Parts: sequence; structure tokens; C-alpha cells
Amino acid sequence: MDESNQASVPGIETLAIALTNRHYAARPELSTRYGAAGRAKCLEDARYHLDYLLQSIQIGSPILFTAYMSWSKVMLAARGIPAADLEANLDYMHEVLAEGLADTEIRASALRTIAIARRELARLPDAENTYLGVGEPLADIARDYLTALLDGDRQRAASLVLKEVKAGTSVKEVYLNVFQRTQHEIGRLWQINRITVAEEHYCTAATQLIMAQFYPHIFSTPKIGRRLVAACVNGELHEISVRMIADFFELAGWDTYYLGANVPGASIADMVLRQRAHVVGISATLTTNLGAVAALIKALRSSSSANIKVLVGGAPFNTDPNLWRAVGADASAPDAEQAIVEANRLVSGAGK
Ligand code: B12
Repeated sequence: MDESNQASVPGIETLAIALTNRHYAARPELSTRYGAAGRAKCLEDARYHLDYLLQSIQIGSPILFTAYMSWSKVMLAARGIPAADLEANLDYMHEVLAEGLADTEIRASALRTIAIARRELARLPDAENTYLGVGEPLADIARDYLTALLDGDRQRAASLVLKEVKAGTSVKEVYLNVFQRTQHEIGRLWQINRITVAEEHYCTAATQLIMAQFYPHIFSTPKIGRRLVAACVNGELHEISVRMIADFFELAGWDTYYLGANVPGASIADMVLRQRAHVVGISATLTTNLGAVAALIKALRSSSSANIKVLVGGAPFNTDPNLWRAVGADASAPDAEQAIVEANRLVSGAGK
């Protein structure tokens, strides 16, 4: 099973070096302004850009590259790097790939994909709105919860949500409107350089701990005889998403086998078989992990679990609602609530 995260087009490193050289040749003042460290950072960014580009074209979804460029624009703006630099970088990328890609089909889709992103880039905002805006459900609780975590007070954060559930709010609402929204907000704050990686790690670990406090409730629902195996694809470290999926299924009476982050495809396939799962839920947050999702599904289809229903999800699937077809899945769902609806529909035999 090929689970490589790098798109299988040769020479990403060569292209990244050529792109960086082109950028610095056109803008020699960058060397004096940012020094050797700046050049190394530019090369690192070039690798990321090309990796996202190649994954997007291999999976046939230009919108994924545009979404990545949109994310880059916000990220760079918060660090004082103007959008014009990113636009110029895309222009140089267009030139470098026009000269450096031998395969005419790949070259054509690469240039088309860059052109789409380049056209959109000027229209895209350089900041993202908060996920905890006034008017969102449970927004006050979510804001207080985040403040408690950023104060380093996970006890206070826990008691806020436990009290809320005691008062009648469902665990599902707390999951989606407090935990999920807060995690998205934490990502935004990290992206715009307002919190550190350590703060993000603390908040994430605390939320995982607090989620566990709901387990007596989650695991007490009567069972309906359906089984879910849920995992992050190989290379994928964002595990709360799929844990949330598993918990919603457990609440809906399924027996769930939650495998967590970064699971080798062969192990997922083995678990599907051993647990005689009705559905396997596969999560990918990063576009660069989509190749591994497609490889895993291909392997499942040619195994003794060929008839397993495959549900996929995560940020790229929310960006491109048709992406599930391209990776060979049976369906996708934008969140944990919709995931149950899709899984029940798949198991009851109603095709899409
Ligand atoms: C916590 C976090 C991490 C932690 C994860 C730890 C852990 N134990 O999970 C760590 C530190 C490991 C991490 C690392 C990285 N991260 Co990070 N991370 C996050 C953060 C802040 C929260 C993730 C989370 O918990 N979300 C909460 C869940 C519940 O929400 P969700 O993912 O949307 O899930 C729902 C739906 O998508 C859907 N769904 C998801 N999966 C599935 C599966 C199925 C089957 C179905 C049906 C539905 C479904 O249902 C879910 C539940 O409702 C996000 C921000 C964000 N927007 O999510 C950034 C974020 C995803 N990370 C980001 C980045 C850049 C990275 C790194 C590349 C950083 C780096 N340079 O090292 C690495 C990559 C690691 C890797 N190889 O996977 C970026 C990605 C941007 C992009 N362009 O792709 C984000 C968006 C932050 C940002 N705003 O900039 N990260």
C-alpha cells in the first residue's frame, strides 16, 4: 500500500529550489532584508506549496490549492508579509513549472490550478473571522471555555461544560458548539500568531481530557448492533475530529472502535475485518494526506472487506463536497452529526 504523503511526481525538491532561486533572483533585496534564514524559510514554503499543488492536481481538485493559498495569505499577512509577495511567488511557480515539468498532462493541470488560485487570491480576504462570534449557539460558553484554557485553568473549563450538560444542554451540542468551535478558534489564533504552539497543545490536551469526563454518559446508550471503525489515515495527527465522530456513533448506539491518529492502512484494514465493521470512518485534515486516503480505500476494495461502507471526512472534504468520489469512498459528511445520518443511510442500502 503506497501511503507516501509526497505526491508521486518526481523532483519536488528540485522544483522547490528552482522556485526559491527564481523568487530571490527577481527580488535580490530579500537577501539583505531576511538573510540566510529567510531563504531557508522561503524554500520550506516552496516545498509546502508544491506538495499541496501536486496533491490537488493528482486528486483533480483545484479548489484545494486555492483554499491552501487562502490559508497562506492569512498566515503571511499576520506576519507582515504582503499578499503581493505570495502573488509574485505564484507567478514564479507558474514559470518554473512551465519549464520544469516534463509530463504535458501534469504540466497543463498544474498551470491551470495555479492560474485559478492566482485569479482568486486578490479577492480572498487576508483575515479570518472568529469562530466564536456573537449569535453562534453556546457562543458565550465557548468564549468562557477558551478564556479558561488560555488562562491555564482546565478545571474551570471542565466545570463550565459539565454544568452546562447538567442544566440540560446535550453532550452533542457541547461537542460541536464548544469543543469543535474552540479548536477551530485555537487554530485561527495560532495561524495569526496570537498564541504559541505550546498554548495550542495545552488547550487540545485539556479538551481531550474533558471529553473523557463525558464517557460514562456516552457509553451508556443501548446498542443497535452496528459497528464502526474510525481512524485518522497514515500521517494524519489531527485526531479529535475522528474521536468526535466515534463518540457520536457510540451515543447513537453503535459499537465503535476508535483507533486515533496516524494509523497504518494495513492495521485499519485488519481491524475492519476483525470487528466485522459495517462502516469505516476515515479522517484527513491535511490535503497532503489525501493520497494515503485513496490508497487505503483502494486496498480495502481489493481485500476480503471489499463491501465495507467507507465514510470519509475532514477539512478537504468540507472544502470540496465532491472529493469523496475522487478518493473512492461511499460518502462524506461535514460534521459528526451528519456522519451518523450518512452512515445509517449507507448501511440501510440507500445509495447516493
Ligand atoms: C490541534 C491541532 C493540531 C494538533 C493535533 C493534536 C491532536 N491530538 O489532535 C497538532 C499539534 C498535532 C497539529 C499539527 C499540525 N497542524 Co494542526 N491544528 C490543530 C487545530 C487547532 C485543531 C484540530 C481539531 O481538534 N479540530 C476539531 C475537530 C472536531 O474539528 P474538525 O477537524 O473540523 O472535524 C469535524 C469535521 O471536519 C468532520 N470530520 C473530520 N474527520 C472526519 C471523518 C469522517 C469519517 C467524517 C464523516 C467527518 C469528519 O467531522 C468532525 C467532527 O464534527 C486545527 C484547527 C482546525 N481548524 O481544525 C489546526 C490545523 C488543522 N493545523 C494546521 C497545521 C498547518 C498543522 C501542521 C502542518 C503544523 C506544522 N507546521 O507542524 C501540523 C501537521 C500535523 C499532521 N501531520 O497531521 C492548519 C492546517 C491548515 C492547512 N492549510 O491545511 C490548521 C487548520 C490550523 C490553522 N488554522 O492554521 N495540529
